[in-house]
Amino acid sequence: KSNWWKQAVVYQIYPRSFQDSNGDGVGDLQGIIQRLDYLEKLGIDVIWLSPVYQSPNDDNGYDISNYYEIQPEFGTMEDMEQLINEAKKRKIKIVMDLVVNHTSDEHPWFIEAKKGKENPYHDYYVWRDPVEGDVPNDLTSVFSGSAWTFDPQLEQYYLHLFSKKQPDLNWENEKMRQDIYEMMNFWLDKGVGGFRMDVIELIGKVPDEKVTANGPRLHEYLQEMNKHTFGQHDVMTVGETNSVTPEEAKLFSSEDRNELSMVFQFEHMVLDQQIGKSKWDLKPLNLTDLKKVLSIWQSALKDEGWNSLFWNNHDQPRIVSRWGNEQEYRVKSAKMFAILLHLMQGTPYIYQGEEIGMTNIKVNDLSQLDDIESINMYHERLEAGYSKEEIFRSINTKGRDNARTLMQWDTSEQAGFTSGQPWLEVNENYDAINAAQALEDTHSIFYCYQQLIQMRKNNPLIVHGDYQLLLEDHPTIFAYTRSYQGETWLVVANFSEETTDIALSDHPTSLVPLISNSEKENYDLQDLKLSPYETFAVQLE
Ligand code: GLO
Repeated sequence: KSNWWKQAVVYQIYPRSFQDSNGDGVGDLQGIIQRLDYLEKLGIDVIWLSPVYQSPNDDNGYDISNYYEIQPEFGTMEDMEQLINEAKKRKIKIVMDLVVNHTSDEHPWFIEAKKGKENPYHDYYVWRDPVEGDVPNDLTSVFSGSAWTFDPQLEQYYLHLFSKKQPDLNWENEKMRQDIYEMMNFWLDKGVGGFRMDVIELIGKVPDEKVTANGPRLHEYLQEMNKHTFGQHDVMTVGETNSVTPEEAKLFSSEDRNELSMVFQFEHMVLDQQIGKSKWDLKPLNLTDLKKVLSIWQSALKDEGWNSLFWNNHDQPRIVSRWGNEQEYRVKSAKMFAILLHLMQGTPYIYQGEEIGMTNIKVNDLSQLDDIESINMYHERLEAGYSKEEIFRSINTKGRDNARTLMQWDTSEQAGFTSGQPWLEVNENYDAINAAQALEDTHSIFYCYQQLIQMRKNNPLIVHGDYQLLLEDHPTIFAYTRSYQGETWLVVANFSEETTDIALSDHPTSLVPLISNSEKENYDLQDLKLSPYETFAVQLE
């Protein structure tokens, strides 16, 4: 096998918000097909498609009621096949989102499961009898409240680590596992380029011991899945692993273990929440923490295992709003994030709109929310006595709708996303921030990403080089080197709004940048005066 995915750059599409082709206000597969030329121009190799299967949309497609059918709002199976083929013509692979920790409660398996304890599908899910007339234990749902919901007919509780319309599958049931593998083979036979596996670390759960992530049989299941499905194909697989350590990540992604190609982990994404609390309990980012965490992962998976590189996805707020500057330095800080991340080791992921520097939105009323996680939190915290102001501060900073606003294509109405009424409000800044504008401006964020993708293709150093953090304790400068076969690159970013002087050499130099976000033609490492967010890479030897 070629491990082509180590050289690849992935672009994530959230289909509801990407491009509507038929005016119903919801993005669709034909819309994606229309935009493939744009993605080819950007240079990406893979599209990770958030779920497009049939779903009642309690969690926007992450609650699947039929794995073999396309959600009618998105199109048909013919559209899906056309997308795979049209992408292939442009050397782009389609990676499907595999959501198999749970199904929708409207999936036929769950409907059968509820018919009786003797029903063969009953054991496809996780059921427990009441304990003293109450829930089996105090496990909670990621989307607030208890993880157990009572079924009055069966007089049993079922487990749902997410919403109550997302009952957890029972991976201990072998027949269920075989059905999932069969479904995966159906998609592999259609020619997909692999799978992104939603919350895959949860499938080995042992609810009675309150073990959810990294349960005892997790890796056994993944090896079995590999053997029965994608192990026979040259595809990429990426496991969403929310809480793994680097040591655990190796178990998922070391080649000799025959599990997944790579992990997608979040240790750098929790640095702006209060330790031990939830994502809604905010705290400012400390750059030295970020440097430390990213560097630990760079070193730990150097020779064994493989990691993903990302700032954004459909669950995260927009990075320029989060840790950069969405006003005066929007373009500059967006390029800083791009350069810093894309010159590290791992497979980079770009989330739709990141390449044009899209920003968060501001909401202040329940009616403006779509995301079930935010809505449930709103009710829970209001009841617990939080002020609305505080709740919306959390939602505006961290809420998932920030990532899900419509892709901003041009200055026409609804940003060129739809000719109809969109399912979610457009971000009002689309006049200034849109793809058409970015394509016209040779200094845009788009072309910075395009250049980074090309650099990765042309320089094995970016894929394989050793990583070394410099100026570990510096509060605002993020600097590192990459070295490979006698060549060394230096990457320096001023992660702040202050002009900063630093020296990285004891003699004068004049180095032409390999890439940068400023107009400077060369850099003197003995005497660097870095403007806000200024970032560059140079070759040292
Ligand atoms: C993050 C997922 C998220 C889904 C959840 C339930 O954890 O990507 O979007 O809501 O996993 O499927």
